[in-house]
Parts: sequence; C-alpha cells; structure tokens
Amino acid sequence: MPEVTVTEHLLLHQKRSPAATGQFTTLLNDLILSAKIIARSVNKAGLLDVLGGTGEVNVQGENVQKLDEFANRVLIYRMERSGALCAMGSEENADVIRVSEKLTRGDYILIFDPLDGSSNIDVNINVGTIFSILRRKSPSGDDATMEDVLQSGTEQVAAGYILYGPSTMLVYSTGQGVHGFTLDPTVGEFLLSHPDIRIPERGKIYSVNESYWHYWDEATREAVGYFKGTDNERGKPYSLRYVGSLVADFHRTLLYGGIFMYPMDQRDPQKPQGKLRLQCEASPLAFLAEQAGGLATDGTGRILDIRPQVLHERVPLFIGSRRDVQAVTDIYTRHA
Ligand code: AHM
Ligand code: MG
Repeated sequence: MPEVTVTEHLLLHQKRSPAATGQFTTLLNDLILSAKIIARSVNKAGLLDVLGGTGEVNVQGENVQKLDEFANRVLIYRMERSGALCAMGSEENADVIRVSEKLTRGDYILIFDPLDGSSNIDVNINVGTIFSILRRKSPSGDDATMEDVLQSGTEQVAAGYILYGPSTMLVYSTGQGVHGFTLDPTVGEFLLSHPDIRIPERGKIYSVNESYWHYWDEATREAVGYFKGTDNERGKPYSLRYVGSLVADFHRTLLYGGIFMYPMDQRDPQKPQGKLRLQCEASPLAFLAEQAGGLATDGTGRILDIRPQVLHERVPLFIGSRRDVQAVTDIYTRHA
C-alpha cells in the first residue's frame, strides 16, 4: 500500500466537497502538530520531570496532572494562532476561550479534552486527546456566541482522537467514514494504517466500571447484567475489559466491537448524569461510532441529538456495536 499522510488523505476527501476551505486543513495540520508535541512528552513521561500531580484541582474538581496542564497549554497556544478558530472549549478551562481580535480569527470552534485518562499517566497506561470541531453560526469576525459553542453533536464538522499508546494514533472522521493513522516516528508523519474502520455489528467485550453497581438504578443493573449473563444474543457472557482511559477503551471497542458504558449513578449528587462530558468526550466519540456503523446513546436517545445547555455538561454514555447498544436501549425502554 502506498504511504498516505493524513494531510494527503484530507485533501483527497476535500476535493469531493465544494464547500471546503483551506481553513479546515490548517486547523487539522495545527492539531496534528500539537499532537506530535504532546506525544513527544508523553513518550518521555518517565524521563522528564513531568510525572505526578501539580497539587491543583481543575474545574471538574479533579487533581490536575502536570502533563494535562502541558497538553492543554500546547493546544491553546497553537490552536489560538492557527487562524482557523474563533473559540475553544477545553475540559481543563471553566469558560469558553475566545480567540483574541488581535489574532486572525477563523470560522471554526474546537472543543477538546487535552489529555483524557490522565490518572493513568503515572503507571504508563494509554492516554489520549479527544477533539470535536464545529463551525460557527454567527457572522465571521465577530466574537463567537454561546450558541456557536453549544451545538449538538450532529453539527460536528469533524471529530476524533489521538491515542498515545505503544504507537501514537490519530483516528478521525469528517463525516465520510472513520480513518486511522499511525505516527511513524522515523518520518514524523501520521500514515494511513486503518482506512474506513467499521465497527463489528456485535462484539464479545463489555467495558464498564462495575464498582459503581451499588449506585446504579434497576435498569442499569439489568443492562450490565445482560452482558455478564447467558441470556443475551451471544448466549454466553461477554468478556470484561476496562482500562479506565476512555480513549483506550473506545479504541478497542471501535476495532473489536462490543460496548463501553459509563451510566448515570447516585454516587455524587453534583454529577447525576455520570462522569463523562457531552462535548469533549461523548459527542466526538459518538460521531466516530456512528460513522463506523455503531451507535451511541444515553440510554434513551441518541447522544448526537443532545443540545448542550452548558459547556461542561455531563451525560451517561453507552457506545459501540449496533446490536449491543440496541440491547441496552431496549432494557431502558422497558424500564421507562
Ligand atoms: P479525565 O478526563 O479526567 O481523564 O476523566 C475521564 C476518565 C475517562 O478516561 C475514563 O473512561 C473515566 O474517567 C474513568 O472513570 P472511573 O474511574 O470513574 O471509572
Ligand atoms: Mg476526559
């Protein structure tokens, strides 16, 4: 197979879209450069003095890791200067970051989780950057409005993630299938390694943090029980895999099939919707899942149809193979 870089791939796909502008290519190129810079540090995490917490707590009330902060800074600095964006939303920042009028403003909005799964960094487990790209609705050049930022997942122009694992991978979609690229460190480019990824119709693996069993309602217990038991479509229990790093758990689900679940629970009255954030985690992955032939729901409806009310809105997430996610939806519908 001839080697295809992510930029070449994007340009090939863009030729089919008359509405495409150079701004989007610039955006993606700067995102890729940011990812390479983050990958360089993540790969050397044990060598650099970057491990461990900063002692600070982020807007989500969680401990900030030094690499989270670094990844966030790299993304904000580079992307702000790309000329393609008017606003950004980061999991690590309470408010929307509007691109200053002193810089060149573009028409896109980037929402991201700079380093998802960062509690795993100290033990050398995969982490990732998740991103969602929206196009502004308000006139170009003005300050971006909250309506520009709070768009539903169906409005995403592109979405994806970078997985910092044994190799660094970029998986993304612009709405024309899901494509995976692997960073070849010898040439410094992401090369097409997984064209047109299709998620299997049904999988053999379920992925959930079962320690929250006591905090779940009856419907959720039945849904998880479906995969553990023998009274399911497979006729035998699914295997359990849970890394605790969403990008890693999702990447496996995308390639092998099955289901990843982060249901709502009664642990924390502040977080009745579970832990994961709609805009920087659930929506971009839901976009990929659907583009690959899978499904993503909050138990009752499609993740991509949810219009966020606030930037850091949380949502329950059931995502993966079509038949496995449908089985969960059927259980919630019966309990409704
Ligand atoms: P983070 O964005 O602060 O890293 O938190 C999100 C992570 C996900 O990667 C993972 O799926 C989840 O938290 C694990 O949570 P839990 O420890 O409750 O199972
Ligand atoms: Mg996260």
